[in-house]
Amino acid sequence: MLIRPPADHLPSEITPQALFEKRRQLILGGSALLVGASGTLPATAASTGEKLGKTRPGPFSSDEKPTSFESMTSYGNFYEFGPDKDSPAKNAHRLRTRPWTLTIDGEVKQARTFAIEDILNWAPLEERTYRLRCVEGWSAVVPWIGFPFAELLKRVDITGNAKFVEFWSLADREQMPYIRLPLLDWPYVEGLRLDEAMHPLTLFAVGMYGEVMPKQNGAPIRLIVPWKYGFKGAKSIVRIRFVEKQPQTAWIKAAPDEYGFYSNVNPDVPHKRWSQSQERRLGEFFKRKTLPFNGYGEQVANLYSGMDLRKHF
Ligand SMILES: Nc1nc2c(c(=O)[nH]1)N[C@H]1C(S)=C(S)[C@@H](COP(=O)(O)O)O[C@H]1N2
Ligand SMILES: [Mo]
Repeated sequence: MLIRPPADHLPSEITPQALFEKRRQLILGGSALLVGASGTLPATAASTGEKLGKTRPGPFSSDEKPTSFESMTSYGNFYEFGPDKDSPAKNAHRLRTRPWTLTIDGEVKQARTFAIEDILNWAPLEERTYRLRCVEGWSAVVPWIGFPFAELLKRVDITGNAKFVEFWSLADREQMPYIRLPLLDWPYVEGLRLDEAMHPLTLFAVGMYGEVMPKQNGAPIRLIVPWKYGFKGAKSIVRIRFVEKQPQTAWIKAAPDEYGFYSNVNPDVPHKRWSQSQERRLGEFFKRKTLPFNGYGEQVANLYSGMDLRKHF
């Protein structure tokens, strides 16, 4: 059974008081879509039942025991589908993942749009078991399926001005009920520095646990950056924009004092509302220590040499 993290923290990464007020008003208003975070166990986990073609074991895989598929598909954040941990499992069935295209623009010699069917053939699909840590204090171990983000750079020519990459999630009012509310500044946009995006650990994920990506986990294509907090992994991506200046992300706009651009997992830099020194694995009872860069320091610490990670949190 899924053991939920205790209610010793607020149920949402979303901060500003006004938004909490808005949400409470909605709950008091009796909207059937909203369920309190302390409610019963979430909706049943949906196996997509769709297998991906052949996959091969990829590099950097952890040999830790994966979190159960049930936990990973019933507990999570996807605010386009609602503010509670079980909202994505309840509401993401409304997402249509075909047809789906991904547009690449900004600092590229020529903007391009790819169909998801073509993207799935870009590179052999790898299974990589990575640790995932949310800034809220829960963590998981997930066998993702995908290929390195860097494969994209074989298909587009970036200009010399490209220094950062933006990841834009779908924002469709019709499929995503909470796009109507200003929980975040939609569309959900995340960002990385170009060298972070190009790092061989950075994964475009199209599946997990041997299956096509469940909708609540960001179908049909999402990002995974395992040394950063979970929110760096934008779900259901429709646009990738190469830019010269450090992007404004949805989280920075929501609470600039709480969410820095880098968001590297760092047990020494507490978040305003949650300590970052420990974490609770979904399905486990005792907490464990959080490791710098989520345990991937050997691979990525050099990306930040000379930077003060208290300032650039
Ligand atoms: N588009 C979009 N992507 C998103 C989010 C979101 O709300 N919208 N939430 C982020 C957060 S806070 C986390 S912890 C991870 C959760 O991914 P999971 O549901 O696969 O565990 O997705 C990230 N990607
Ligand atoms: Mo998160």
